[in-house]
Amino acid sequence: MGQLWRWYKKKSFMLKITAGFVIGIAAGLILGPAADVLSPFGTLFLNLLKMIVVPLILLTLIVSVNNSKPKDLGRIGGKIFPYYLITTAIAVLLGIWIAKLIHPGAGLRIPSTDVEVPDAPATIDVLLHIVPENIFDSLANGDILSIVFLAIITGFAISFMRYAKDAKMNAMGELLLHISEAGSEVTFKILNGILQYAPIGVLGITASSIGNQGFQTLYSLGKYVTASYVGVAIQMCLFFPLMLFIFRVPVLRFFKNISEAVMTAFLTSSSLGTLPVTLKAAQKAKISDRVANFTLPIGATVNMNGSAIHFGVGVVFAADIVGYDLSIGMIISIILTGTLAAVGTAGVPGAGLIGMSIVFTQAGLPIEIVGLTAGVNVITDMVFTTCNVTGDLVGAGIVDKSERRHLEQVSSRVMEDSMAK
Ligand code: DAS
Repeated sequence: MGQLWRWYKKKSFMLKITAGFVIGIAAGLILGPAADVLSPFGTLFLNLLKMIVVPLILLTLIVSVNNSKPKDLGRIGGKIFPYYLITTAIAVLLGIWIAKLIHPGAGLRIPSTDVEVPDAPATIDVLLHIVPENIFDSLANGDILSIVFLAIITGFAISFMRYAKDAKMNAMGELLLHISEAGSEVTFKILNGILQYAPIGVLGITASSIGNQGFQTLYSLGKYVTASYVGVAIQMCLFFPLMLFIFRVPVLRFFKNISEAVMTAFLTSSSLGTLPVTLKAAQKAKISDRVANFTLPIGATVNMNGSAIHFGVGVVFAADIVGYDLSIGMIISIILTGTLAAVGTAGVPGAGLIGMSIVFTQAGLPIEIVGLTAGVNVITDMVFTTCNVTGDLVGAGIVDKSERRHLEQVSSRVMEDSMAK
């Protein structure tokens, strides 16, 4: 048994989850509706995901806020963070728009998702609801936006304690950060265990869905993958070149210089795994070390344009399945949550499934559907990661261009002053 477990652990996440999906399809086609007998394996996987989402978001965001020292949030941070948030929000909207054109989930019914989706909140309520009335209620109910708000303000409070003049305040701030880091480490260890079980969960969900829906499931998943690829193609071939053009960065030369990083991201499905190649690509693209070494490691962790598209497409896919029409208020809520979930998505294979669970929890959509999309995650994650890494490099290229222009202006002002004397 021990040898089998060691053999299983050595296999890649992508290979295992694909095997779970393929075996699930076979089981569903062979067993038909009787494949429901396997659905508890899927329910267990989803319950494990629901269990870990709240502590994961809370602790990783508190630690992330403390990763950037207040002084680092200077001019470069003041440029790159708004770029990350704006492009990620646009990516969520792009995913929603593309999926609304294709409607990948239309016609698919998944028995266990016949749930009452809560009425869509009014836009102003969505924004007001971000501030929790009772933090314990928010934690217990999985109010993701409120939990994110709580995590960010707690993180900033700890950061200011760590940099306060008072030694006792410093010590307490460092203690609270270490506790948060330890807690975050524990949640990632538990998450790794859950992802080891994921292939079995995916098998159960896929078998049950195929058994009840037959080829409709595969057809819907095919449309879901198409919507994902079209969304990423628009972001990569239209949006990023437009951003580079606006900031007068030579587009074709830039993409040629970063092509190695783009390919590595596609083949590894891991932004963090690609980071060494991303940094090398930045050098080739003549991005200054000062900008590249600050922005790219952070970008590989918090800037996930591709994952944001994933969340937008996934929400419409799920809304179609449960017959739920997304209102403007719900779309705004999803853009907010999707942007923050993308920030909280780790740059490793399959991490987007956790972010999708977060968005579904906030939107009140059945998390079972995350398990269904997990089966095709191996082919969608490749393009999501490619888009993530390309977005990191485009952001660094734009900020570097802006920094060079700033330094030119400063030096010409100094020249003029010295000539005037
Ligand atoms: N694989 C993740 C990354 O490395 C993206 C995702 O899972 O959505 O960026």
